[in-house]
Amino acid sequence: MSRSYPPVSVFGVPTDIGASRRGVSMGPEALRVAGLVEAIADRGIDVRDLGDVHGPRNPTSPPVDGYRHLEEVVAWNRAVFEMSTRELQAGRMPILLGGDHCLGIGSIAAVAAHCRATGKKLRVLWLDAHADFNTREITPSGNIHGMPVACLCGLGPEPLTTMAGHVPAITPDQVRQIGIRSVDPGEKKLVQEHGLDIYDMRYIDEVGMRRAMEEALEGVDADTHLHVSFDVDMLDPSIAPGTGTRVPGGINYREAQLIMEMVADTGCMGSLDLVEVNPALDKRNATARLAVDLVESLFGKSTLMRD
Ligand code: NNH
Ligand code: MN
Ligand code: MN
Ligand code: MN
Repeated sequence: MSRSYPPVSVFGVPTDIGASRRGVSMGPEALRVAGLVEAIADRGIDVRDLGDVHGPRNPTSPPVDGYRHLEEVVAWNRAVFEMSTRELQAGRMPILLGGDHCLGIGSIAAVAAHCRATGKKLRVLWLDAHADFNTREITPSGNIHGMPVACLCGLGPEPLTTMAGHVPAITPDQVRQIGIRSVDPGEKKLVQEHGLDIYDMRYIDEVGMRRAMEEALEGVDADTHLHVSFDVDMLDPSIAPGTGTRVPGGINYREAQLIMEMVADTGCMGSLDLVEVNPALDKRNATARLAVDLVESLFGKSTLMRD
């Protein structure tokens, strides 16, 4: 199986602005130290590291009207939106190294605008322990990294819902969530109302990862831009301790590999977020190294040597 990939642009977004636990701002360097760029280059892919985008410092203030650090979150996401848009327009695949998951707003807004301009269909694969569908009324924390999917679907503060230039940036039917096992009470009601397609741990346990992924990827074809938003807390904390909101009972190593291999088999991945790697909580960069291992599989390196 030989596949060709578009050229890749990696950029870091060193902030923990959407979380309450500090440290994911060190994620981009941890991923680089773990060899992310070299691993992609070793797959024979044209890859550039564009360095980091910049934004405001973390003021570590409490939530105001249900949002923590809204102004700063907007600034960081605007920077992400611009960088992602520029790379997509240049025909390159943006890979965002977070940073926390609030950055998925800017990144996916850029992809949504790009798909609208080019007539491509968009599918978002949201790999996470959490649904990230909170709003200011129901959030237990005020942390905006718990809200990106809701913002993209049009529920949230104006500067975050309008970033793509059309509201909503995406609709729930474009999203498939895998690995979910922590949904807050109000959030649970909201995801049900909006009909979000969630492959939670129980479903994965019952039908297996292969079938869950076949269903999640159903309808993805040559006209589809597949965006993968990978929150490393999807993984079981025993293999990925370096993240701020660990939830037991997560995706194991083989299941994670299968997810990535099945994405690679589509040949449709057009953009990727790698978020929530927290080196301050990690054990000898194990989580970043695992993320790099999984990215190799996303780019077609099969552990069974089929490549
Ligand atoms: N649901 C919780 C909240 O909204 C936790 C969100 N944390 C995440 N999401 N890491 O992926 O505060
Ligand atoms: Mn394109
Ligand atoms: Mn998340
Ligand atoms: Mn999460």
